[in-house]
Amino acid sequence: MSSVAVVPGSFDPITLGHIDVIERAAKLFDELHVVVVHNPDKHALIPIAHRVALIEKSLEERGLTNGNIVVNSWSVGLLVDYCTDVGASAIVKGIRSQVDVAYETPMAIVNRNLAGVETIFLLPDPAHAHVSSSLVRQVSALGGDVAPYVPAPVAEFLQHTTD
Ligand code: COD
Repeated sequence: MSSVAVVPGSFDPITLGHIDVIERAAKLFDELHVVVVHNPDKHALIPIAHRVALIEKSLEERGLTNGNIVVNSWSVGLLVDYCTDVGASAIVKGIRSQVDVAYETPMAIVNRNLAGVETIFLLPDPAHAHVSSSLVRQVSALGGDVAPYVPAPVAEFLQHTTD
């Protein structure tokens, strides 16, 4: 039986921190779904379909598209419903700090209770541990250089949106 996992996120936009987690998770599972999920707690900058396209371009740029990674979006119900649909037994999340642990722990327990889906936490590469999508959005909005924090297609996209 093949192992399937889901890496969910707002990815608004995808950052090098996300890419690091995706790249390492893809080595642990036969199939990895990177899924853009609408987070009602956050005001989004980039439309979901465009976030999906930026993830695809960013993975392609890194030579990660010919393997076991599927990019998708999900906005019609529980994340575990998506997991059940694709036969995923695990959700993979990146943990940067105690704040992430506090935010993610209740969701992990509820997702296990709802559908028996386990959550696996990966520690970040220290080089990207300080990076977040909100930081990228802020630097970009104020005219700063986001190239150190995001894949090239995202830097290019943000450059055009702030021109
Ligand atoms: N290094 C490592 N990991 C990172 C980094 C970094 N630099 N930056 C972000 N991450 C991790 C985050 O900790 C998170 O695990 C993941 O990457 C995605 O981050 P974001 O910011 O893109 O996405 P979030 O935090 O807004 O997550 C939104 C979700 C919608 C995925 C989340 O809220 C969720 O799982 N919702 C489930 C909805 C549901 O079914 N609810 C009911 C049961 S709980």
